[in-house]
Amino acid sequence: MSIQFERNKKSIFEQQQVLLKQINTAIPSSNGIVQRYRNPVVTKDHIPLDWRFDFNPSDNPFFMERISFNSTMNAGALYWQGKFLLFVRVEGVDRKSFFAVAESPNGIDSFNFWERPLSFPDIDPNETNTYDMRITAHEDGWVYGIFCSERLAPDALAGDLSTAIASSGIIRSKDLLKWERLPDIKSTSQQRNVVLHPEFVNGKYALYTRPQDDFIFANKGGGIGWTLLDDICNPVVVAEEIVNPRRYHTIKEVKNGEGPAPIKTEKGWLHLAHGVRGTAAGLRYVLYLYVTSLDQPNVMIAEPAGYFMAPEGKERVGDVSNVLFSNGWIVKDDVVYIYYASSDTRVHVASSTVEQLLDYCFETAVDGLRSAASVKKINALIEKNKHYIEATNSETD
Ligand code: M1P
Repeated sequence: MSIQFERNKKSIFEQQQVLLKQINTAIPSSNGIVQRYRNPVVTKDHIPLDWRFDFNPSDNPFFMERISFNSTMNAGALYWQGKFLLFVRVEGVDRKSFFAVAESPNGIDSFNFWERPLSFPDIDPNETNTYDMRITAHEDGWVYGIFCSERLAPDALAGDLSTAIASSGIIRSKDLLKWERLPDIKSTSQQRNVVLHPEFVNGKYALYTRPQDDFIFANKGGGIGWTLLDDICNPVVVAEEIVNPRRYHTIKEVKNGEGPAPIKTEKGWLHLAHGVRGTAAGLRYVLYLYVTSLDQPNVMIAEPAGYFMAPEGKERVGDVSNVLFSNGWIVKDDVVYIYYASSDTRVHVASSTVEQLLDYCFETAVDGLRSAASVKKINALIEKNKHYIEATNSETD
């Protein structure tokens, strides 16, 4: 056995142990809405060593990585049997993404990957890439995962090796170990960011959709859509309406997409989504919240102006810079753990409470859609504050 093999193995193992045992701490919130944490919760360095290295000294005398990974990002989430689970999108250096579950006892650190990546039936040899799984524990007793299933466009011109089409695949399980694959969702448009609503609506399965007539741009797709399915085992989008529209000169002008399945609260369904606008430096992805009616989850009842989380500091840089994306959150003891990826590179957590997020949604002014409306809004707040600030000043005199 070579000295180098032993030396490298020891050093790489020790580095990973330090990472896996790292304790995460909260950063004081600067806006009172959410709290970020110092360290990302899952990075490519968390990936088990036996997925990456050949441990046979004769085959790998330098103990070099044989299978390498590019990033861990966009993770679905589920609280399951006392553990916080993330269904992480893992992307290899070969650009192929797949899913792997990482679990933690507390939701903010100590995430360890399960022994092997998630496996489910491979139903189409043309399905090239799978990513961004939304997990829904449905009232029918199954846990569903809906993800993007991507392939080269069948009508791509000769020599065009990059025009892709997005559709959505569905898997389901009762124990998270054995997964059944259902047929892909049939739709007249391309579909990504499709999310299953956790309850039946009028006795039917309900989906949040994202119609798009291009692989990147939503174009005529007007925003986050909604459809009811007669049969989850034969999922066909027949009629689609827009629940949360895109708008000119907003954070979701170019496109938007539902994040995780919404959270049921006493005031309505709380939704997390991403909004995308164009800038001179490319697309900018931010996170926003909105609420829909309890009785009619397709009817919006609150939507604060703008975003509540945007890329900050180190989050701004990565494989695809200036991106925050979230497709997983967990509520436990009224705390909301929001799992978000920064710049398509690593997964973070932020926390808040259901009460705070609802207060934010209902008490923050809506987007006035014009600069003049923004100034009016600020002046109204200054006026309102006058009385309280004068009172505070006289108390301190
Ligand atoms: O690169 C940013 C994101 O781009 C796409 O977002 P959307 O689904 O809104 O088009 C996806 O490829 C997503 O995975 C990625 O994080």
